[in-house]
Amino acid sequence: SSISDMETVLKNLGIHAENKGSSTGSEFFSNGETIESFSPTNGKLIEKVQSSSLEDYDKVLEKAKAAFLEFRKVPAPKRGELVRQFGNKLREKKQDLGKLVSYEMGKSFQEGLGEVQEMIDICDFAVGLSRQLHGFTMHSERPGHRMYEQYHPLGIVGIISAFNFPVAVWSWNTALAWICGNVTIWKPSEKSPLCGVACQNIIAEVLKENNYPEGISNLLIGSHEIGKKMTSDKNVNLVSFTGSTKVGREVSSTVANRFGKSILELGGNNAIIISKDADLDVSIIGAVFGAVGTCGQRCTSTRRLIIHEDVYEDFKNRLVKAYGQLKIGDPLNENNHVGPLIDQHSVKQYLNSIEKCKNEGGSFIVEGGVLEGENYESGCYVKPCVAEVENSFEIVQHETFAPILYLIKYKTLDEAIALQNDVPQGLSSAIMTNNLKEAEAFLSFAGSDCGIANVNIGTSGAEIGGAFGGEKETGGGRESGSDAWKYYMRRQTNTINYTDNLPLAQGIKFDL
Ligand code: UN1
Repeated sequence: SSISDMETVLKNLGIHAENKGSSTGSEFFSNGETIESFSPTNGKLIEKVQSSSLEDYDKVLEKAKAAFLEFRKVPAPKRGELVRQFGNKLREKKQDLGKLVSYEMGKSFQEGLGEVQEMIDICDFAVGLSRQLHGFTMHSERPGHRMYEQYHPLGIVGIISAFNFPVAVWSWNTALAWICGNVTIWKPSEKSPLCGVACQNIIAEVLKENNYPEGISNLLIGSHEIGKKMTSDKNVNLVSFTGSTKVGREVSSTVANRFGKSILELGGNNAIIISKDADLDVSIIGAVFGAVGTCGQRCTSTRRLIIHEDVYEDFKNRLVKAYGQLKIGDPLNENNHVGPLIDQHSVKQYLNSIEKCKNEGGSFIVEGGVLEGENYESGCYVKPCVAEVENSFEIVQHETFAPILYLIKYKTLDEAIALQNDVPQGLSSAIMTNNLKEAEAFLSFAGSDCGIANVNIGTSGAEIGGAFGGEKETGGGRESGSDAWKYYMRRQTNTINYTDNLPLAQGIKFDL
């Protein structure tokens, strides 16, 4: 696609040289440093944006606090109406926003559109949910008493998101947070600030059209420092953090220390078990898409294939063949399968991991490397690669955000499940098998220990309808579908006595 196309996209999304990174609705203040956003697709400057200073944080917080006092009074289905309109606005902007995601982050245009589709889907989900924020009722042990529970708005929800899903993760959190009656403060990744500005512009328009207070949705573009301030601020009732396990550990302890709530979506080390009873045609597509899609930069990307010895050689050959057909290049060109990594730092990590793997004894059946020359000027394009390894290698135990796929051989299903679970992370997992017994064993209490466990599909591409998140070092949080909304509310149990007496619980006698 040509640059003039991108100029129109930026214009349609309200992105220009004067963009400021702290905003509440239509009001902007930014006194921080200027961040320049470069596209990993061609290394060119897209636009710059002025980031938020620590003083800007205080102003945004005040706006958010004031907005919450208003917004919590709005009936939940009316809050749903706001989210419905937001979803419609996203439908209008889908092409533009999808394209910006692709250009700023480097994922394929298809995946950029897919991300916006996920935003639309979670809006639809949240609209329905806005009439279903149900609590239970229960029978009191005391005569003439009634018991029930309610869910109340929590307050301010802070969202710290990563570059790899620069728009969708925000909306998974905001769509639920808003119908639950909360206001949000978002710190997007410094690597994808323009996606942040674009989303804020879209919701600001909807808020304005509805005469809602500014400050229901707030943006803060800034560094680690801003994130730290937000995590340690007792005014921020819930912090939803997506990112590395290392930073997640800091966030978790800081928030826990002030008894705040957190949702942690940290690293994954996702495996697919390829059984001898697998459909190998289906398995190849699942494995290759999982490993190279988004250039291996999803939390749910497939990092490991655990393959039965009887089909190992066959599957290995098919993989080599499939990798040979991959087209690497400009993600906005729909003929390409694999785009660039996010930046040079990421390329370094990719190269380091390959070297570590070789040093530990890994043998590459598809070699990696950085692409150079015409169309690869950004220096961020790398070759997806495949290595035969031991699961116990230090590098295999570690998540590298790049398209490096590890192959491990197994004999028995028990062994395969043990290998799959034998990593510190616990996000997504899958088994490819047409054998019912194997599938059920994999899904049983003795099977996968991950938050997501699939049969005959890959590890990535979770639908928004399910709760998304993982165990162990993945952090334990759940967001998106199912009953993840409960994290965004404050729970209250109510007991009402409608008699003239005061019978005490547990039959305790207390006479005066
Ligand atoms: C992430 O990588 O942060 O399952 C989330 C998937 C997406 C979500 C990925 N729906 O691949």
